[in-house]
Amino acid sequence: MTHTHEEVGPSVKELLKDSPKNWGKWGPDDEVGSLNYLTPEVVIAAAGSIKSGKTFTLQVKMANPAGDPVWPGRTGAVRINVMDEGHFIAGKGVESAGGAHYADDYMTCFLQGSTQYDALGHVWYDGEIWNGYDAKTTIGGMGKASVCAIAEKGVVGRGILLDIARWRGKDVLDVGETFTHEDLQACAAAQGTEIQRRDILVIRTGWIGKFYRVSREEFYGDFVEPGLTHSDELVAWFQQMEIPNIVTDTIANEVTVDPVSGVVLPLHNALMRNLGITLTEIAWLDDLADDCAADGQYTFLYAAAPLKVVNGTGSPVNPIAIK
Ligand code: UVW
Repeated sequence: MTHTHEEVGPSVKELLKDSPKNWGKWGPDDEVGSLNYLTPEVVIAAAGSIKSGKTFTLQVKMANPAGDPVWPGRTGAVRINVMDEGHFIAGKGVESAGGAHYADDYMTCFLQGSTQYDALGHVWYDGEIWNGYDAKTTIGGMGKASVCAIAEKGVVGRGILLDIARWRGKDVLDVGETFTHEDLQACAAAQGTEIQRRDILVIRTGWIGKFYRVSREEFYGDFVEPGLTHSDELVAWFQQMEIPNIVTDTIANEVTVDPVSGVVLPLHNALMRNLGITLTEIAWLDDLADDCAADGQYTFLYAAAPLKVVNGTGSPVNPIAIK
């Protein structure tokens, strides 16, 4: 991933010099940060959100011939068959007693190349990652705060859909369109819901749905994703609300360039590096959103487990919302 450094305006270190941190809050060895808020009591309470038993899977299709939405510079997953009936027709299949045939394949992918959890150590500044670990621990693989820790814990809690696009009367937010924590609360109120402490925020902009409707030139041509935008108040709200996880249908969870400071993706640092809030990106939310609009139920049990990729910077995931 390469980011251009904006020469005019503050560095991310300057922008976040007074931003709060949760470092040390869960001990010197912590690697899952705000997921610690998802205690057994929180999980039991979240189960109370299940009313109808309807389930929604939130991963986009992967290795999709229609394309995989990825951050510019990354590529979608590539899946290759290495065994199928063609091999048996050609006499190259591995025959076994009883005559059963089989298909095999393998796949290469960016670990951030589908719906995914970022490891807490995925993005940093000033030589330190989440919890104050030395950034050198990332060399050759994430020795600290890798996605494996998140995978071993798993993520289960009360999810709340915040359908910002529908609330603003749009199919999809505009290029670079921003919203704040106050908008999240207003959207929740308009939906007849309220964001509670320790909720998993599932935020819909319509952006990933757009990927499948327009040309690649249009989607990537003026690439400034819509999303949350940085302010000290927003960061304080996320900390006070003990938000464990943000899930969005955008590639990077926040407006690509902070329109005030010019800093690229400051919330990756303010929320993930400093507060330990996990980020889940490229989620497929359109089906869930249609159902929430139809039945008026915007809260659900959210469950997700990324893959246990040792030292990984992230991992594909297929979260499930159970209403
Ligand atoms: C970037 O690093 C740009 O985004 P992500 O968090 O999706 O990996």
